[in-house]
Amino acid sequence: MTQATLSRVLYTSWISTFARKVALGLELKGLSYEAVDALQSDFGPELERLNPRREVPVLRDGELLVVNSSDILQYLEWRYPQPPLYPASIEERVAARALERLADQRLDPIVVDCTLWRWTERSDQPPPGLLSAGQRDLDITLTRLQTELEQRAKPWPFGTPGLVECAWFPNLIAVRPLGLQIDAERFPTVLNWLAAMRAHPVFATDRKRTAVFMKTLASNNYERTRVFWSGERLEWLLARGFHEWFADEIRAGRAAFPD
Ligand SMILES: N[C@@H](CCC(=O)N[C@@H](CS)C(=O)NCC(=O)O)C(=O)O
Repeated sequence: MTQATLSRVLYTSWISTFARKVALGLELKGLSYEAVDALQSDFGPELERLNPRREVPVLRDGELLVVNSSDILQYLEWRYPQPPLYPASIEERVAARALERLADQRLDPIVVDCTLWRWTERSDQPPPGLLSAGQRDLDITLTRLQTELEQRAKPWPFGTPGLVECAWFPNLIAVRPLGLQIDAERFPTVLNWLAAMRAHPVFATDRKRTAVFMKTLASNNYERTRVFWSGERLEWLLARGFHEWFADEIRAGRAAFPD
């Protein structure tokens, strides 16, 4: 990634599931963009100017800045309606948004909170009970997803890959490599959907790009001792009773927050 010269710029990081969600949307729409790695430590002040929460993704499209993955995908749909990311009917749009939220607010927190030992620099172990709580809630989430998928077309529940696939793919593809399980007997429909996404060129490119990026993580200029906590990632952790562990993290200076 380089300094931005194109008029459409995605401030991103290939480790960020929310930024990948937006990159997938841009690529499904066939929109070219320049990718700037905005989680490099020395980009911090500039990222804060673009988004006071210091989060990626941020999209600059000409003069317009849009932050937050859902807002960015909605913006892209308004500005560049074809090919659509959203289903045609209002009822299906409501269903697609609900599934997007399930990925953003439940799948993402479970995967991120349970796996940070894999991508941050630390030598301790997860607190007792964290991984089993994560697996239990993941199974509940996958049950909800599978029920929705079974009521719809296969392999693409809303006809063509769009909003829902953008939201689910980056985390769902990481579940097994990061040590959580997707039980093949309980969740065959979920796994068939995931296989269809893996085989699609846009999603295959995303997966490879992140795999390459992860190999360079240790040599990148990333903050890897303090974890950035926000939104539902925090909510899930506290709701499952890991507040004492989290207080220790704050006391040890290992937690950072949005302003
Ligand atoms: N609600 C936001 C969440 C974005 C978010 O959590 N971004 C994370 C990466 S996935 C981030 O930029 N964290 C800052 C950091 O890690 O320094 C969205 O949907 O865009």
